[in-house]
Amino acid sequence: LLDGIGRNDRMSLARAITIVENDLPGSAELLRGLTPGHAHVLGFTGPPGAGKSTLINAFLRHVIAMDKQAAVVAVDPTSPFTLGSLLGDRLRMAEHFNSESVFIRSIASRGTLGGLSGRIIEITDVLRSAAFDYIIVETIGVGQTEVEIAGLADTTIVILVPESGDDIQAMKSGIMEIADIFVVNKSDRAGADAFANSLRTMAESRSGDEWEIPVINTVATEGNGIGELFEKISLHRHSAGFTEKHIHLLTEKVYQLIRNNRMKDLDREELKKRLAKAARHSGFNMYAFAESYPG
Ligand SMILES: Nc1nc2c(ncn2[C@@H]2O[C@H](COP(=O)(O)OP(=O)(O)O)[C@@H](O)[C@H]2O)c(=O)[nH]1
Ligand SMILES: [Mg+2]
Repeated sequence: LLDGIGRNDRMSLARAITIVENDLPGSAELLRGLTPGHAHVLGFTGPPGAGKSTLINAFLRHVIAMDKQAAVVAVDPTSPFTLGSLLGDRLRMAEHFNSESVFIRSIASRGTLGGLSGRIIEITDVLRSAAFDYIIVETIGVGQTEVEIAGLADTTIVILVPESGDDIQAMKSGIMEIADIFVVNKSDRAGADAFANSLRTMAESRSGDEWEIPVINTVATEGNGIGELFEKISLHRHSAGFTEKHIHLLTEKVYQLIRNNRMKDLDREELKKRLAKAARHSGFNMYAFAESYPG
């Protein structure tokens, strides 16, 4: 399977992702065997309906024209029980669905906090081991998700629309910390330039950073502004390195991994048996029991 992943073999990729997404047998071994390649990981985040999928679609057209290869992971932003939005994303990107140079995968959000799939890091790591030039992760931006996506991606693109002014106030600090590039999509609508300017002012006030956050106006449905976006994305890759936000996400993730490893030997049935005995005694104290377990 690892061989197949390295060759961008579609079947191998699809299987490997299913294995790590569902934590099937072999998942841990697979993850341990991964060797990251040179892909540029792009996070596309922003409110629902901002045009993320449409923008990615337009971006993919560029990727294909340049003879590059890309993988897309779309996290279903809505409830894990509705197939509708999943299909919606697939249909929107259908133009590239059968292209040799594009691999698209939709995953359910599983209702994890912030809407990001608990396994998105693992899935992205599988794709990193393949031979893609770009790995694009589409997520809906809500609180926690933004921090996660920022740690995951080499370049985080925050997509907003001219009407996003109020949202900005609400998520101001978070969004400022994670954005490497701002896109004002739907710039065919009124107020786009004014909004872009106020974003620019906010971006400039972010201090202590070498990278000046660009604000790009796009009309994703027409493909306008995509060339500039492509350019800034490449520029960002060469100017930025491994940052504080990457360390932050890595710490969270490895903390989880260590905890899971330590809990591996804890047998629930055995615990139940012992509890059944201990709890009958008068004066049973749950906290003392837990602290001295297995004792
Ligand atoms: N007017 C206009 N509509 C757009 C533009 N980009 C996307 N849309 C439309 O906005 C809707 C939501 O787009 P979608 O890509 O699904 O947004 P997502 O939820 O952020 O992925 C669709 O009906 C798109 O056709 C744009 O630049 N201008
Ligand atoms: Mg979408």
